[in-house]
Amino acid sequence: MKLYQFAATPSCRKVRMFLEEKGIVVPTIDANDGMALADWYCELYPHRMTPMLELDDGTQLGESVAICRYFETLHPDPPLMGTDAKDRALVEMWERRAYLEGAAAIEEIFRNSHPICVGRGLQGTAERVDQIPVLVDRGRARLRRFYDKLERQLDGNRHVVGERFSIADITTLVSIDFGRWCQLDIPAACINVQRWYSDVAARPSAAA
Ligand SMILES: N[C@@H](CCC(=O)N[C@@H](CS)C(=O)NCC(=O)O)C(=O)O
Repeated sequence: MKLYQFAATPSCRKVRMFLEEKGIVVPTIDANDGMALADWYCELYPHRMTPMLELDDGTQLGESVAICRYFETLHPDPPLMGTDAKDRALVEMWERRAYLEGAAAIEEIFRNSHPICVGRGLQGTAERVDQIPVLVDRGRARLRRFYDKLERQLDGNRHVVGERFSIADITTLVSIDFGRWCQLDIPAACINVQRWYSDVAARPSAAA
């Protein structure tokens, strides 16, 4: 089994952090050549995205959460994707919110404004996709709404879903750090998010 990654990116860090929390070691291969995916990788995996887990039988698993689900099923302890029907649903709900409302908003800002994304307005495409500058303000407003929602959720909750650390915390952390890398800091008014961030960023797995 091999994990192909573009190490600096949030989805790849999500999988590494998940594996670290579980104590699972998987050989990793860097799929990028500088700031873009390597040509050999795009030929191997025409979906042109990382992470991708290649199993020993040749099956290619894409999508960071699907990869995490694979390991959660094989190695259920410690549970990182919920423990019963309600908890699993809540973890998935908040993981999806962190990705679709947090990471995707930051991606929208980054892809449509950063010079290295000129002609690469969307990830996973072979053809040129132009930047659309008006999406930057929309992304900023979307990110503000996500932070407001997260601030309310963390009021009285140690972790994103109650007491137990889960993949919802992992996706939230990697999304926020991606935002910080793009100079999009946690808003000063979000004191619950800041308290949560200091706690979760100090976990050894956060260095993965
Ligand atoms: N929904 C996918 C997103 C994967 C994704 O966006 N991968 C980015 C890095 S975070 C990528 O490989 N980008 C390559 C490119 O844009 O060329 C997942 O969670 O795995």
